[in-house]
Amino acid sequence: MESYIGLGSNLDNPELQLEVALAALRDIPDTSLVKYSSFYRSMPLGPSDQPDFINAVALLDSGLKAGQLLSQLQSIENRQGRVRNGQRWGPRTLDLDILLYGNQVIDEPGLTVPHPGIRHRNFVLMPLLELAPDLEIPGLGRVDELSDAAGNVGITRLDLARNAG
Ligand code: A4P
Ligand code: MG
Repeated sequence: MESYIGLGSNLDNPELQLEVALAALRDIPDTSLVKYSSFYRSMPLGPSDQPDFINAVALLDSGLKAGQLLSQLQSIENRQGRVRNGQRWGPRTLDLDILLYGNQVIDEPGLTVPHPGIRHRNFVLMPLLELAPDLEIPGLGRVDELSDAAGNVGITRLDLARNAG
């Protein structure tokens, strides 16, 4: 199944955290890393007294069930020093979210897919736009239209930022 994964970090060298996470995604059993987006710097959603985030999106092709994939992602988070302190939307070394799992709609106690934050998060929609502008998100609409609606406030693509030098 094709699955889009959101990556985010705002602690302990966030760009390196994402690089290490991408390498770990390649190593998930029965799964391949098909492609991934540029990295983006984004203002924190939630408490503003925390560093900016680095965000990206990866496309996996996996033979795992969604719940099994989530377990793999959580073990990668844990290996990269993720400490859950209970603060909602607080700082973290690594957050891996299942944004989409094929076109499945999943509503279970530990797993909601499509991820409920997608619609209002340009730091998810802009990298997703790079990978799959035509993609239809169940219940929400096309990625390009959603991204237009979400706008580009507070977010910069890192390679462009460097070129602008
Ligand atoms: N869970 C349910 N559905 C999913 C899914 N589709 N993918 C459950 C992954 N996990 C899912 O997540 C809490 C529980 O969500 C998990 O146990 C899992 O069973 P968590 O990672 O432990 O906690 P969290 O990430 O702190 O909570 P939450 O609500 O997922 O936070 P968000 O919404 O991910 O927000 N600002 C910027 N600019 N960029 C960011 O990346 N991220 C956050 C975190 C806040 N502000 C941000 C960013
Ligand atoms: Mg999460």
